[in-house]
Amino acid sequence: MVRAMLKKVQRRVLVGDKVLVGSIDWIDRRGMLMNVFHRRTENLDPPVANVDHLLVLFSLDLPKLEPNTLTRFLVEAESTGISLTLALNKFELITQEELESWKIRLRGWNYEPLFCSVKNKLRLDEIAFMLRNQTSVIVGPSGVGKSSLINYLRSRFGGKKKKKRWFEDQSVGEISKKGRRGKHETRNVSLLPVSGGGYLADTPGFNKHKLLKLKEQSLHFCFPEIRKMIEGKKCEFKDCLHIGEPGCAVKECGWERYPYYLQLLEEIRIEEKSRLKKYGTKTEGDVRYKVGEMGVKQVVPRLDPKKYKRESQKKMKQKWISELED
Ligand SMILES: Nc1nc2c(ncn2[C@@H]2O[C@H](COP(=O)(O)OP(=O)(O)O)[C@@H](O)[C@H]2O)c(=O)[nH]1
Ligand SMILES: [Mg+2]
Ligand SMILES: [Zn+2]
Repeated sequence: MVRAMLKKVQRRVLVGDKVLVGSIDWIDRRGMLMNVFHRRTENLDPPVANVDHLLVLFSLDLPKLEPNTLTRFLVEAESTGISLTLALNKFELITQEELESWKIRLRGWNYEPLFCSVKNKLRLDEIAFMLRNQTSVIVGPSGVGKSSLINYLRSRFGGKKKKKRWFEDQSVGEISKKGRRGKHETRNVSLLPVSGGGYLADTPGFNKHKLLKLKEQSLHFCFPEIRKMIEGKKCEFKDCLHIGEPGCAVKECGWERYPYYLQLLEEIRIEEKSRLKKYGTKTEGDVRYKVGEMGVKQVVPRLDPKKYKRESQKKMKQKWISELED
């Protein structure tokens, strides 16, 4: 029953979902999914439900911190509407002057990053503290130290041999290897328990197309420095894009990421055009639009009724079991 309902609303059971499990067989460690509770968020790819917090991790060197890449990750992270922390790893590889200059630069973007070193175990307690009591997802490019950080946090949690079989079956190394291999396998996400009652998932990044589904008018929400500039002020036009309109509260120059803002605006515009072409008037019957948080417009295909026919009880039960075993 639940399965049929889930299918109808196009839901799969995701990592992070709060579910009700019944008919539990403790010996074989099996149960049946009776219900999936309301999901607060489902913004990420690979999909993780009920994420409270994003930890955006980059490194200062090896690979070098690159403002354009960092901006793209940050904008995508901001576009989910989930609270985020920016941490910059490998800070032992750069000089004090370089560190100060990044600090000042990123303050101009309205970020106060946490500088850490997983290798030298510096400021990791602060990260662990931020992760307590919530479900976090760590995002960032390859090589910045995501898996290393998770390993560290995991070893903090572990230590004693307890009944942790469910967790131990999924090693961090495995996830990161899978994450790099291909589109299909990046969907294997596991939530790892961290000390203080939180959970942490490692993902290789976001689905690129999510970003481009931002509306032009919503892009400025994803730039904290613009948010700061228009705080308590009003642009003359309600749908101001802040690109030099008369009476705009946003400065046209003097802030570093203005060119990135323009660039992303242009990409959104191009994407919107091609989407209109694709889903315009002709195929409108097959899709509907769902406008989510912060004006992110999502195309939702209409359901093919035949495809979502009820399955036999027996078949459904088998599917639940195999899903749980997965
Ligand atoms: N110098 C230095 N290297 C680090 C640090 N943290 C991780 N690394 C190294 O960076 C490389 C990539 O780390 P990994 O955790 O696999 O990154 P991921 O791709 O983001 O999961 C590994 O060789 C790590 O040993 C650090 O704080 N300093
Ligand atoms: Mg990794
Ligand atoms: Zn404006």
